[in-house]
Amino acid sequence: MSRLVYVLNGPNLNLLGQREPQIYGAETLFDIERACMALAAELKLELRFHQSNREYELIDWIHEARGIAGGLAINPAAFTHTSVALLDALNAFEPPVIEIHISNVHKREEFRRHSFVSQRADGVIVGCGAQGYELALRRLAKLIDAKG
Ligand code: CA2
Repeated sequence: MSRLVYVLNGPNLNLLGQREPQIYGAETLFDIERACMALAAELKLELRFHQSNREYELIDWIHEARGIAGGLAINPAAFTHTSVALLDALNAFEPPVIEIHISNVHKREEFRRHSFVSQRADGVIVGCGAQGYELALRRLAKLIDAKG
């Protein structure tokens, strides 16, 4: 089982730490990437960490991960609630998928409660702040270890 893991981030997450810290915290996406890289080294995972504001780029990275990655963590941001295309791409990706949301989407507007991606995700981490990324990596490492 490949120990390569993709961590994908959707639209506007490049603004983390710059606005709305009461919802998304003070950490930047680069802080999160650094923390993920440090944890990945501990867990003996190899990471590819990406962010895009474009749906097709996220889809292309999911396609790229097919056949080479052992797992994928994704914060699809607003595409969570809108994108059948992302769901279709994830359905064509076999290894474990963990969906992450920094905020507790269930405590917010009604439209954030529905996720297309959750129909495919093997696990969903919601409302744990930036730590959600680390929890996702720990879960993926455990699932990869279990598959041997
Ligand atoms: O809680 C999450 O992680 C979300 O995926 C974040 C998305 C939102 O649309 C989802 O419902 C929940 C929004 C990301 C936008 O991030 C910003 C960060 C700072 C300033 C403005 C936007």
